[in-house]
Amino acid sequence: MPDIFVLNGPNLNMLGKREPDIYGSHTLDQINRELAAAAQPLGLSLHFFQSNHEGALVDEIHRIYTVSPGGVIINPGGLTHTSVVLRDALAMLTCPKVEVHLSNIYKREPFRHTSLLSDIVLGQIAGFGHFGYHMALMALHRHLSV
Ligand code: DHK
Repeated sequence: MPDIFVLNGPNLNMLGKREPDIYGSHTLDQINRELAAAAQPLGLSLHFFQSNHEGALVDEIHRIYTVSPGGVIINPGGLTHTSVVLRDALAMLTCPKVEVHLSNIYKREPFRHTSLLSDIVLGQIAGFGHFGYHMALMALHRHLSV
């Protein structure tokens, strides 16, 4: 069963409370539970990690590096637009990676229009709320099946 790692960055632990008009009303726990249920019939095993700290995310990616990951789904939060170190860590992983944003970052402030990860991921999903994580899971499943 391929291991898929679902990583969430800063402030995503506040989903449900945080600007619900932008990020929706689902909590991260709800998102993760629904995603785990969706992964089961696909034969994918999910592992979840969230941190508000760049270094903790980098440490987790180094740990993932040692366990032959099948794929990564990542919403790096604001680190998307700023973090060279997160990009460098993810670039070490040769498995397929999907970048998810709840909001459509291209419809928002100009500083959100740049992702430092977009060219090292299989693809990016933005603007579909929590369903974006499911789209990422489907994309990875299909990618791993062909
Ligand atoms: C989440 C964040 O926390 C923001 O900093 C990004 C992203 C957008 C999202 O849409 O999920 O700019």
